[in-house]
Amino acid sequence: MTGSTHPRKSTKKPATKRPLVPAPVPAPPPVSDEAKAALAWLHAMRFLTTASKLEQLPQGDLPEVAFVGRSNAGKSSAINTLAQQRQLAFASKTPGRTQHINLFAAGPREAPEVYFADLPGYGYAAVARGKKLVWQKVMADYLAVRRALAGVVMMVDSRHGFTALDLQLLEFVAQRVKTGEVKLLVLLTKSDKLNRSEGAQALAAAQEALAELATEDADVGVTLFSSLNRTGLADVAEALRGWIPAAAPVDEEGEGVRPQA
Ligand SMILES: Nc1nc2c(ncn2[C@@H]2O[C@H](COP(=O)(O)OP(=O)(O)O)[C@@H](O)[C@H]2O)c(=O)[nH]1
Ligand SMILES: [Mg+2]
Repeated sequence: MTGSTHPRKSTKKPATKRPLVPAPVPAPPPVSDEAKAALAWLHAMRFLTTASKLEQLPQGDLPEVAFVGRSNAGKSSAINTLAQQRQLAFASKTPGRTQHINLFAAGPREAPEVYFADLPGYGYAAVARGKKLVWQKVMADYLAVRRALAGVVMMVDSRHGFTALDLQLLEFVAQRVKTGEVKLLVLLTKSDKLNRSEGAQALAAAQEALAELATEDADVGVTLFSSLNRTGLADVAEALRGWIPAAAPVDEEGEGVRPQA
């Protein structure tokens, strides 16, 4: 059994574009029971709603995990890989087009435990300056004040490392990361394009850049990640599940969360 054929619940027209990342390799490396449970938990992720303004986001107490990253950093691919769904988030060849927040839910259908927020990619050169500034403001507001924000997953292309825009974005949330109120995990994406020593170098450089956020209370992580060969997938799934204290235990078969194949 390979990827699921779980249908998208959105009312949107079917995407005409095919996903750009090939379906995951069928034989993943062996993973622990905890990782399996975490992956089953993420697999139950489903599309909830799209918001073009922060005010349109739900105002409940449900913890929210935000996915952020430069356009083309591999964010949509990473979300699809984490959810083990082919097209939950749209992988696009024309970056910078989506200027809204897509919300996903995970946990039991009748009692979601977490929202995942896919924030618009930033840094796309062809976006007009005025529009960029508007979005910068939206991102800043979201990261600095969104009450339910429990964690941020930042996708950074492992070949390029943090760009000025990535660092600026981290500034918006830095205070809350330092107090531990918001957790941070950086995925160095497309790590399949690096050899072992380049990977180690990318990791070390990112750790150095993140060092100033390290406090006794901070929960900051960084890992190599590949949607192509699933590097980092199990660790990331476990880390995310660990961020949500209410995450319901999942039995070994992932009963009740896996859609019918
Ligand atoms: N080699 C490789 N390419 C990837 C990976 N993830 C994404 N890509 C490619 O990078 C480009 C941007 O990916 P996408 O997920 O749309 O990035 P986004 O703009 O951040 O959402 C696409 O051409 C993907 O096929 C990966 O893990 N490995
Ligand atoms: Mg995308």
